[in-house]
Amino acid sequence: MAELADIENEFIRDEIEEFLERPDEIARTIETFANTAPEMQTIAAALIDGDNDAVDELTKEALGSGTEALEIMDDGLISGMGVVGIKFRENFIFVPEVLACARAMKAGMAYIEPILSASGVDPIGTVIMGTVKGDLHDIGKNLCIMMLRGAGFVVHDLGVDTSDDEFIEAVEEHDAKVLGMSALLTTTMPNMGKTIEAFIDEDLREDVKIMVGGAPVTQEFADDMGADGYGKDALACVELAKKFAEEEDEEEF
Ligand code: B12
Repeated sequence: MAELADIENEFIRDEIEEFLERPDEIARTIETFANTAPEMQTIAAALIDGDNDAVDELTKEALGSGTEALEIMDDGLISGMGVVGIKFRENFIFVPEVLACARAMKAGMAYIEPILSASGVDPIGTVIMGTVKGDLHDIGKNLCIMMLRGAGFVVHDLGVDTSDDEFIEAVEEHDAKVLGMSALLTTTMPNMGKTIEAFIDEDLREDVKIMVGGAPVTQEFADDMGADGYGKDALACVELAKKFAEEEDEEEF
């Protein structure tokens, strides 16, 4: 098991000591950072610090020195955001600080996006993605979209605060066989179920596979509301979409 001293970055070590209280979160966070490259720890530290310019510069440098985009996304950006989430939950930081961290995340993603979205393969299907009604969180959804595009999907991004009607119209307009919904708030999660109901009411439920995700969403919740799949991260999102696209191909023959 990793120890705090195994983390090279002093800022990260201090953050863990000062702000993390739950033993399981401390252990998990130490394990995460102890196993990441020092350059990724520096990116995570800059993100936790809400330093947009530093994340911009460091991401560019890391890519320039040959680090994989996926490594920067997982070990630098997403790991950093994990600490931000805990500090936010425990009221050590508030919305303005989290917004600064989100901006820093986007500064890094701006370099990563063209790489992860660049797909050399023929389009393998169309996916509609959106964050549900009442919910303005879009970082995770955007990561999923990048990875889906990189895997060869055409993705129509409906943005945040998406109504049932907007989901339905987009699926019909683009004849999409896969729909992905994201929710980050326990209060907006039920809106996923409401959207699924709306597809049933319009007699369109059989036409589209629906996948759901977002930090508070679980497999159990997805099953209860009648989704076709749940993905815990962007990789799982791509795997689900691929599975649905393959099933669709099989049905056509
Ligand atoms: C950044 C952030 C914000 C930013 C959002 C900026 C933006 N452009 O997105 C701002 C500051 C605006 C914000 C606002 C609020 N937030 Co906020 N926010 C966060 C924070 C810290 C990080 C979220 C994030 O980006 N994570 C990183 C991404 C990469 O992870 P992710 O979203 O989970 O996505 C991954 C997977 O879930 C999955 N995935 C995501 N979507 C999908 C979809 C599909 C189909 C699939 C398969 C997979 C998938 O793949 C992604 C990549 O791996 C979380 C803390 C947390 N632990 O989640 C709180 C958090 C979600 N926020 C919270 C709250 C309370 C709020 C506010 C209500 C605060 C307030 N008082 O105003 C508002 C709500 C605004 C609104 N109406 O939506 C709470 C929610 C608590 C709850 N139980 O519901 C959290 C959990 C913080 C906390 N612990 O208290 N927030």
